[in-house]
Amino acid sequence: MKFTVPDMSCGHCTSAIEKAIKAADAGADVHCDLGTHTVSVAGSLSANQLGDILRAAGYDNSPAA
Ligand SMILES: [Cu+2]
Repeated sequence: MKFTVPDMSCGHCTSAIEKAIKAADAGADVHCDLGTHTVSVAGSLSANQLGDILRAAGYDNSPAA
């Protein structure tokens, strides 16, 4: 699953995002791309759950194609 996260702009953001997702799904595979402001996640969480987790961490987001 892929999300566009416009406010993700540095290493602090990516580690906060990875930490937040892994707190909910320890086995999740998370890949943050600062260049395209996208987060790719493979794991057991639904797109809705992931969107909520990102928002709770302070990052507005939308599903990316
Ligand atoms: Cu940052």
